Amino acid sequence: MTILRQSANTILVPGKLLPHALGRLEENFSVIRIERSDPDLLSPEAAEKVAGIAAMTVVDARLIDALPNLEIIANFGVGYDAVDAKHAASKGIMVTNTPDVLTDEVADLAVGLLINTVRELSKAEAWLRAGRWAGEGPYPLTKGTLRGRSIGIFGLGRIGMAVARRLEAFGLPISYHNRNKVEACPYTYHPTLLSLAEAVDTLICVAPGGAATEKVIGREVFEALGPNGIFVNVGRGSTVDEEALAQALADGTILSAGLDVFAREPHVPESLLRVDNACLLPHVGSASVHTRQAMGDLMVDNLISWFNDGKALTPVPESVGIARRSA
Ligand code: NAP
Ligand code: 8YV
Repeated sequence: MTILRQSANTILVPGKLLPHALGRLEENFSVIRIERSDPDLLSPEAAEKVAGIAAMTVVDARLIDALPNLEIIANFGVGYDAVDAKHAASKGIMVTNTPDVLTDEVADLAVGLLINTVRELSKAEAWLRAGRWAGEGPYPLTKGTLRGRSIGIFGLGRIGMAVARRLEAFGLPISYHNRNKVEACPYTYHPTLLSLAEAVDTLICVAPGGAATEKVIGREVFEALGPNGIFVNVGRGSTVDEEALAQALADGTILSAGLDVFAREPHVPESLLRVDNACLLPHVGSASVHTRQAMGDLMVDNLISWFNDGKALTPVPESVGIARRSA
């Protein structure tokens, strides 16, 4: 445990954090760092001092309950499935995330990943680098094409909408599934994920993780996409039955997949590493210097606003209405 600077409010940083964000935290707060999200790493005196958490890792009920003066948890990322926001809300603790500032970056990545998956850019480059172009001839024609495809978006929120707008410009028809139909939206709504998968051949998941979406993308969905089917995931790996996906890729139930997210990151199942019709990325959707700094700034600005003005800038839905008691 390292205490980096003394000032009025104390922020706990469990695990790693972007240096830019850590620097801004240190300018504004007293910071306590622990190696991982484990309350046993804190002395009782330090636990007593903590008023806020800044994290890009798990914040569970055990950590929350170990901090008697905790007021706010600022999550680095728009997806906050690693934070027990319901438990925090039940104790009047604010949770914030980092929406909007990463939307375009992640949507760009989703489209890049889709094109890479369909047109095999990584494999074609590997062919060139291995000298096979000169030695054996042109890279084989790709089975996949974007031409004639129909796109289904699972999770038409901020990022899903940005992906849809990009793909609309590619001349592709767009459908989607959310729990709620989006008003004044030009895309075709499906009330279930399965009916969406039956209607399209290209499914892009931009849905959040958590209990409601746990493994909802499985064998039935892949069979519905069919042998020309493409599955792209930039949402959360927990939404997918990864063994069913590996099987669907291996036996030709679908054509190929592009994955930026996995259920147990940074671990990727052997079965997915084995198939060669999957394009696998190490969760890089928002990972540019520009966008990660903007996320870090919003995370820190939420803490500053909370402690200075008693208001969070971007509370998660579970936290809306929570006010600062001592403000
Ligand atoms: P958002 O605006 O909240 O959009 C989420 C969408 O998913 C909403 O349209 C919501 O509509 C739908 N949804 C939520 N729960 C659902 C359920 N159980 N069944 C069906 N639809 C559901 O969030 P966002 O800013 O677009 O971010 C979306 C997700 O992208 C994040 O939660 C995160 O997991 C992921 N993400 C990944 C990266 C990356 O690096 N790969 C980066 C940023 C974000 P309804 O409420 O109407 O259902
Ligand atoms: C980050 C993300 O990589 O915002 C999200 O939900 O998945 C990504 O932007 C992640 O939050 C960093 O931990």
